Amino acid sequence: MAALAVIESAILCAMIRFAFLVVLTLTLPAPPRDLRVQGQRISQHLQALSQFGKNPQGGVSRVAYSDADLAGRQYVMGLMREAQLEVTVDAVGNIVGSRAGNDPSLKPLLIGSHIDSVPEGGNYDGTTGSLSAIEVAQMLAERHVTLRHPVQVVIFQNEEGGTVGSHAIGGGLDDKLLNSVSQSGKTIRDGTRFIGGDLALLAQVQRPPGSIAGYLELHIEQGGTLEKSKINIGVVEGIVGILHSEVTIEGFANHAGTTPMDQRHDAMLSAARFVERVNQIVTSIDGRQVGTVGWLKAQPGAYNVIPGKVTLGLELRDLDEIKILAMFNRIRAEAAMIGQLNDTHFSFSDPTLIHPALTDKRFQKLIDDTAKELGLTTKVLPSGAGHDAQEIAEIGPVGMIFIPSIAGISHSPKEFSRPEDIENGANVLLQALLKLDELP
Ligand code: HGY
Ligand code: MN
Ligand code: MN
Repeated sequence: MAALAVIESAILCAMIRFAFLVVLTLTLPAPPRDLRVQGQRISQHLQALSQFGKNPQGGVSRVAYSDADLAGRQYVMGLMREAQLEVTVDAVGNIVGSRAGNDPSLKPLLIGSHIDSVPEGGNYDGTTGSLSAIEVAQMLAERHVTLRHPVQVVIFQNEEGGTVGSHAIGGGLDDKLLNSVSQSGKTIRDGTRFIGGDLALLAQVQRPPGSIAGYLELHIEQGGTLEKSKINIGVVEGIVGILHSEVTIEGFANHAGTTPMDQRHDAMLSAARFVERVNQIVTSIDGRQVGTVGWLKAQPGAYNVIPGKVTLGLELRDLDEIKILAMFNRIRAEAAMIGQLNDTHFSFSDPTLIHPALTDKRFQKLIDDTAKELGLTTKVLPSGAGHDAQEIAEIGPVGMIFIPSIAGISHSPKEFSRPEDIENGANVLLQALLKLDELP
């Protein structure tokens, strides 16, 4: 009997000791290098967020300033509060989740992305980086890790409509942009109000250069390079500049049946020749530049009326701003010649230009080292897509982490990234943030 009592008390002591260790592990700050995200929780949140603006064919239409965008914003703000972030909405409508650091003299480290989508877009563009940033904050809170730097998780408004929210922080918004009409049909001005912005205080949103310690963004590649080369992590070296101009072609509307072919001022014919010429000019130059006519509207738009007017959207992108402007000037010159040939007239709106941005070399190395320490393969590559990071680069050093897009598809319901790749990217984001926190 006595031996049994001894065994029982030894087991009881072992159980108490085990319980104490468990409590201790969960309450003491975790050794940061061991910290990892919960990939499954990110996937669950992606799935939940994908319900806001869900399309029957898959993917989402959660365009900025839509009801779906508003609902998605409420959802992510709830997750940010659960992650023990102090959630505010700035005057332009960016959602900012803040957590104080141990050293209030240090400037904030920012992580984040966007949750608005293009019409009929996918479930991973922007949301992967946004929800991973929230997961990083959640994990730091759960494991009682406080950084030296203040941390801000930022969900920028209307990234797809021209990186509006991040542009407001990096460079301010002008009336021309505020009065422009967004995909939702609202002007950016009205849309900003709709999501809770306060236009009277817009000036407060802009942050001066040097006001942040750095910004890290995780994003899907939206191209096929990583998947094709079976690389886990992309270290982004730079983000392309993007020029937009609305082109108007004036012809003369007339009867499609009675107007001889040699007496027409056919705006649609000029437009067709213009689109072809844009493609020829852009592909005739060495490099990775791209040029697109993404939308076109013919008026009056009837079978039996020769289009008297066509408006279309021209977009040019490259890492080199000089090259973008040179292509734009050449396209305008050749459009005038098309007009002469067809008896139509071309005019171009003043172009909007989002500047290209190089990422910070130190951040590139830090991301590369972090990924390799996690046993992941890496590749340095440019971003052919625009991102909030290029706007935030106006006020501080930025770094971008890419994960593979399956078949390189994006801005489509078929956009997909694997859960394990998302988890890898989020762990690189977490560990890179911890490394950045060790810098002054
Ligand atoms: O258009 C872009 O490159 C980005 O997805 N907004
Ligand atoms: Mn994006
Ligand atoms: Mn996008």
